[in-house]
Amino acid sequence: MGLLGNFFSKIKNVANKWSQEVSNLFSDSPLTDGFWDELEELLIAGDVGIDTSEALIKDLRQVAIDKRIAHTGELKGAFADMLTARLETVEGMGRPLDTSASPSVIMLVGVNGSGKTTTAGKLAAAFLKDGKSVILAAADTYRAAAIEQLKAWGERVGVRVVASSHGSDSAALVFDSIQAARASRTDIVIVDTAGRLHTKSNLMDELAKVRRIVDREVGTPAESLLVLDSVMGQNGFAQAGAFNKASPLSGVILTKFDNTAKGGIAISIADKLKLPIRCVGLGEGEDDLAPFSPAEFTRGLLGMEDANDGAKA
Ligand SMILES: Nc1nc2c(ncn2[C@@H]2O[C@H](COP(=O)(O)OP(=O)(O)O)[C@@H](O)[C@H]2O)c(=O)[nH]1
Ligand SMILES: [Mg+2]
Repeated sequence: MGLLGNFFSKIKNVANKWSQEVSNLFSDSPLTDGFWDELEELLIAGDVGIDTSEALIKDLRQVAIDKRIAHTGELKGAFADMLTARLETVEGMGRPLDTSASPSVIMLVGVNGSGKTTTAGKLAAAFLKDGKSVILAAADTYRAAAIEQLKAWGERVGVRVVASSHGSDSAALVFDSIQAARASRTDIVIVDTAGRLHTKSNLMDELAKVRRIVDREVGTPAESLLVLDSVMGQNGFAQAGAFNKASPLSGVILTKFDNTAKGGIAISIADKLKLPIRCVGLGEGEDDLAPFSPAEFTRGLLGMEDANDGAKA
């Protein structure tokens, strides 16, 4: 997904209030006790999580002491390095999506409204730009509107949508989509699954059935991605375990990052879910999806203009 444009320029273009506040805090003012209180408040409010916030602050205070730092601006670089290191502790964080198999089956799972269908469309557009061929599989057969929504994305970006009638079996639809990809030598099948509450066990069973079909047909899906709405913050985490059980996850796509005041969610995904973030949704348009990069993310978060800004404190 090299052509998606870099995360840094995209995050700068979205009005992420939290990022701005964090960045402002590190503007060059005298380092006082008030700074540490404000930072802690901001991190917790931004869904970084209490334990992680405390750990970060403890480490940063040590840097301030060791280096006799008197201005907050001098801490920015060190803070960025810490955040990046924390994100990078999760294996696969920021790794590009695996499209090496043919066909590569990419499953999108998550609760209703998290952004699966939109992400399916955006991914299709991105893969097309990378010269790959794509089939969109309309496996959300529960709602007629969901099938129509995916078809609209297919038309918009110019990819084939394999769909069946409303109410039909989604595992069979996925099977058909994989066969269609084989027959047409299509590189990638993106499976848009039905949104489901992780607490509804019959629906989770159905997802497990879709997964079994994929496993049977292609060995294992290239990717099984949990689509998480950043606006939900850590409230969205409860669902991850159940989805992971029905279809073991290879990562997270963090959507609606343009709409959230909880920018720290990326850090708590790393700390709590221990799942790599692979892409971030930054709007409703087809180009509003960026590959996740820990270093670019923290630079964007802290409003650092380039790699040298806030040079290592
Ligand atoms: N601002 C913004 N809106 C998004 C993003 N991703 C999805 N949406 C919107 O969220 C709503 C639900 O998305 P949809 O793809 O239908 O969710 P699904 O139920 O998981 O398939 C739609 O109005 C989308 O346009 C994003 O990254 N940013
Ligand atoms: Mg949908």
